[in-house]
Amino acid sequence: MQINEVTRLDRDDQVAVVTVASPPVNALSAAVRTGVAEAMAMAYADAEVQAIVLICEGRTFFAGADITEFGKPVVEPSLRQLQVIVEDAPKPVVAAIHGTALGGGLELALVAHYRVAVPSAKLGLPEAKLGLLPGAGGTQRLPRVVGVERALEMMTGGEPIPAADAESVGLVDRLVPEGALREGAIAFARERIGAPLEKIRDRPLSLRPGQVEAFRQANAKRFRNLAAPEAIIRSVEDGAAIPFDEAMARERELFNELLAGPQSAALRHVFFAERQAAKVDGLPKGTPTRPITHVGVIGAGTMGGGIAMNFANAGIPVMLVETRADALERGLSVIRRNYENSARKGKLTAAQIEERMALLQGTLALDEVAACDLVIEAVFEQMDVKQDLFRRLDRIAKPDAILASNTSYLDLDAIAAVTSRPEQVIGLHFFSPANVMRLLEIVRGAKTDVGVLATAVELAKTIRKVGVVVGNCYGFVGNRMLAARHAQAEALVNEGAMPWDVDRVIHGFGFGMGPFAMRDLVGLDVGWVREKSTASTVREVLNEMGRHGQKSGGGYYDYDDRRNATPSPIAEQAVIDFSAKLGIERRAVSDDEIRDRCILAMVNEGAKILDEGIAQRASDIDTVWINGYGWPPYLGGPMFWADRQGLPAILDRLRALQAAHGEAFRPSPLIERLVAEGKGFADA
Ligand code: T1G
Repeated sequence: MQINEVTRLDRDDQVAVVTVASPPVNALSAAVRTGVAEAMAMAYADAEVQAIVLICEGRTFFAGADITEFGKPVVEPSLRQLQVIVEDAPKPVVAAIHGTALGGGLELALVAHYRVAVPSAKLGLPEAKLGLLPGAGGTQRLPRVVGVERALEMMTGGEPIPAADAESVGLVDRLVPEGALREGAIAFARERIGAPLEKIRDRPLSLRPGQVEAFRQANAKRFRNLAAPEAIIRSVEDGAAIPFDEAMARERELFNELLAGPQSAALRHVFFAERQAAKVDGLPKGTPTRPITHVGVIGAGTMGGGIAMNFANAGIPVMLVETRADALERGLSVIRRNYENSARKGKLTAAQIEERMALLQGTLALDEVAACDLVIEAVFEQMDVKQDLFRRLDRIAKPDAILASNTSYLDLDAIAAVTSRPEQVIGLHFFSPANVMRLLEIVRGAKTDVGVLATAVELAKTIRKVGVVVGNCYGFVGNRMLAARHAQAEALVNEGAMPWDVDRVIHGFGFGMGPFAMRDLVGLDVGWVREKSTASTVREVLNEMGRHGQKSGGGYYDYDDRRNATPSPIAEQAVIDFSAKLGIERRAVSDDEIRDRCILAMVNEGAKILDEGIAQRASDIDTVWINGYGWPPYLGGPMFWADRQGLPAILDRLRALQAAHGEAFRPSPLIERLVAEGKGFADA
């Protein structure tokens, strides 16, 4: 019987089955909540019904509250009201879980009397990733099921656990065969007819003295600046000392504080921005894509090896091409070592390593990529080198193969122009380490065919990257803004700041690492051409001293054998000497000036990028900087952050910086237009 547009109620003998079908992820929208409440009421009233199964159709069990409803008036029944209906059922209720039971979805399953799941299911409370806490009793019920330690980790880290782990800790009562969830759940429900109706809320919750504080201290660095993990810890801590209903009220109070706070607004923006990025202007939904069944990667260095891993991880065979046997051997051994590191962390099994390594074939013959559907080059970042390679690939690759460049800065159209197939050339800009960083800048050339573009966007999802389509310009989106920031960082050091002052301010803003510490990590000599060195910045001076960063024991910082960094007196003297060489009289530079010049230079460059159409939307720029450069997600990205500051204030500050430091701070006309119209980047 159809209860409403998304809910059905059927009977299998004495077992009622409440089925929800609300694509795409069965989020607990008002329609879903209403349908389930009505179906439950009917099942309770039906004397022939002795047990009830709650199940979803489509790809997953309820994936949480409906995030699109946040900030709007609550339509009853609220999730908590629905939970009371289910928890007070006069008959056993079995939640049947597949896909990802997340957030409110898992919290609804926790008020059912039992939970069964298929092995491929995952269960989690990811609210912290949205700057929230599990606001439907998760902070009180989960610890009563899986224990305080595991519950705190699941809620503060937000990572789901596989059904088998859930079963081992009592979060799932039974695993049922894949593809037979409904039958398995009904059979399980039938067994439970007449069993006592135990509620999780009635289980005891006891904390060992200092247990929660120990968790808080052990994770202080990990949760630096984050509001949600601390609120979750507090909800568990406070809840253990008061009656359940008071604890639920405390949880709701903490939830509402987070919901109203800036971090949740930012993180919900990030969630939707990442998904919006896959919606490309001029790329109709359903544009035909090409199957990518074999990939060629040219270059087995750090980038090439990391790129190749992404495809092997997705089960796609890779032909990895090098020019020298020792380089190829080294590349493949680095890949294996990366996998072995993952296995040591329990993320991979030995069998999975072998499966992936078997997908990675190495060769010294470029011809071997002739059958590949996609060939990606990750060779030296120099135009003539790339053009020469593309001329050769154009002759070797099969006619419909896509040729992609991993270039970080160079003109993609100039690369495409040397081929006979510019419409099949695209940029796939991975970020180092390419097998880890989630961002993939998809660079659309002037002639790139929409089908090729659609294939790249789809491929990003296949290899679990956050794909952002960007236009072709020097540095595209991310590196162009990074260059603007770094120009200011260098200038600030020449004028009077020390590298560690800039790093301290940028780290204090929320980045994991400042620009100079990052340079030391990557290597000051990356991209440095000794012969052409003109010592135009302190970096060149340090390179000429043999100070190439962490790998040489020192760069801007000195490093001990555990790579702990201390500001280098040698670098300090090099900075002072370099200012003198430039004829600059060093001055005191405030933290505010450092922050404004570094961050606003990025925002202004982002506005220009948006105005030129290099990025489709401001949130794409946010997505690039969060997933490729470590912009703190809880600040939403550079454009979201600027909107939060208010563009009028940003414009005033840019004008003041322009007066003091010149043209680099001439406000983008877009910012002036938006301020005049009373709008923000989100409206651009
Ligand atoms: N609400 C509304 N829409 C959602 C949604 C949700 N919870 N989850 C996903 N969508 C949309 C998404 O925007 C996209 O839309 C489409 O579904 C496919 O998503 C009280 C307060 C479930 C693992 O945090 O992690 O419960 O772009 O592209 O890669 O304590 O979606 O197609 O228009 O991501 O297969 C807690 C969030 C909410 C889970 C599927 N739940 N979702 O991944 O598809 S807060 C979450 C996900 C809460 C309670 C609290 C993933 C997924 P469109 P997708 P996917």
